[in-house]
Amino acid sequence: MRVRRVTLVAVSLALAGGTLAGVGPALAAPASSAYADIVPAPVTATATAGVTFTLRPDTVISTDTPAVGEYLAAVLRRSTGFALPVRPAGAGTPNGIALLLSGAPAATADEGYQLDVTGKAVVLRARKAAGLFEGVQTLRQLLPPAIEAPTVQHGQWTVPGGHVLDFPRFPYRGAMLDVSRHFFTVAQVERYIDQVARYKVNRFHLHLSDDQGWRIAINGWERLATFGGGTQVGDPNHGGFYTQADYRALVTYAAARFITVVPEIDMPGHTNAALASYAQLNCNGVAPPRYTGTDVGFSSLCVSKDVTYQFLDDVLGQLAALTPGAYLHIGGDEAQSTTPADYAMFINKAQAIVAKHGKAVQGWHDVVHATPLPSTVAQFWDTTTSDAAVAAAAQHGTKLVLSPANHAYLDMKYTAQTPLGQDWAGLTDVKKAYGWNPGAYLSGVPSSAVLGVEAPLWTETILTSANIEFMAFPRLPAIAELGWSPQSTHAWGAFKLRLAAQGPRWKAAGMTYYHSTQVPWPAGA
Ligand code: IFG
Repeated sequence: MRVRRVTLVAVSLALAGGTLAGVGPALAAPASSAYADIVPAPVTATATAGVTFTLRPDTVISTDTPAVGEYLAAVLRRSTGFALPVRPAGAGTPNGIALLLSGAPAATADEGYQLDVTGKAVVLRARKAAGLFEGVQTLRQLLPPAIEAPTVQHGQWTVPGGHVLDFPRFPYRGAMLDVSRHFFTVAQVERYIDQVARYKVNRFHLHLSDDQGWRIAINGWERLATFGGGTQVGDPNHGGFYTQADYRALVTYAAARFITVVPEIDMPGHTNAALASYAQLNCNGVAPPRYTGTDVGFSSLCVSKDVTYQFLDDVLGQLAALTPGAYLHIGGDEAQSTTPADYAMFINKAQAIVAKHGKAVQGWHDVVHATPLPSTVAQFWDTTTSDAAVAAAAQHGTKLVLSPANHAYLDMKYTAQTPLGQDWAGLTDVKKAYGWNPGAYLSGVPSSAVLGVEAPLWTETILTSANIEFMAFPRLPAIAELGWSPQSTHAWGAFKLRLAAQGPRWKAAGMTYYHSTQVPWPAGA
């Protein structure tokens, strides 16, 4: 019996006038466990005791944002079998489900929302469509877990009455998938995008190139994908790549979930796939063989050759044209085969090329050893909580995204027994993934310099969607909560109960996840 249930019983008795010696004065209306279980934790969420909205076969979704209405309808139709027509928002009192871009308080800003559930209506209000979308993710969690099933289920589709006012702490809440070490199809990437969207993630970082594989077709440099994309870790004969149409499809799929894709072309290191594809990119004019191992730091573009910058201009120019988001990620990590002076000169030139194509730069925090442009975002990935160069850059205006490898790297093993993943940054079970405050993490870096958080999944040991899900769930929701929820809600004792309530939803959705012994999963979840 979870402690909270006992509390609820006590409070209900008190409210019903029952006398429970020592209970003391009647407490606030009990938060239905559903409102207490929302992940990420909302700014405010209160249940209205005794009020329930029930989805029925004739329920209508009315909205002034058809795209979000149709998204919600698709989710609900799949498991309820109801028609759930989406209609323009009429005047007067909404009933059924209403998604409205009116009446939301200013605090909801760009991604927040207000949700009110009565016996007659579920009303979601926001100032932006993104807010309605994030509110829909909360609404899903107020319905029974079976709502997540991919096929029609029979049951009572009830939403407990209540009120939520919610908005994010940080603007950048990311997930990264390394599609270079192992290639994942468009469908596999879309599946993961769909899953992270449930936790209000709004950035999807695609690690498109590395030593082991180049994954995006570039016109005029066809061998990058056709040859450089032909291998992956442990497999000299198979790989894969996205055509530019494939990449556009991924960007569109993410955008429909209010997620911005951040594409990464790692440079000057982590470039063996490119170097193997074009001999002229190598300082000695000789192409190395393709690489299917898991070492890092042995490759470098030839920073002294003009052709290198023509290559960058073509690659980054085409990627910029395909990417609606404001940022291109240029990597910059582990350039152990590039001298510090060459590295700084190269990164500064790469930044200028990105800017020429109208985009801003995101890079691993190593880029602070060059001269970051004011708009350049540094993504911190080390295992320390102090880095003088990063703190200095932050104090000079560089904004940070935090991905500390010893908390946020989803390829770290949970325990020594975890069959997948690595352990160079330590073992990371859920409590450790959750146990840090992005707003006060790096010494000398104020919360105002932090744009948010990101959970990278490197795929040296990850081959399938089930592998992705095993490593991402339950830790991705932990990182997503750190990015969205107020620091005041941060408490492992409460979070682990909220996480436990997600288990039946992942099971209903047919997802794989790790049953960490740190979380009191319900029986059968
Ligand atoms: N570090 C490398 C990654 C990957 C990772 C695996 C960064 C920025 C170790 N660089 O993390 O390419 O190999 O945990």
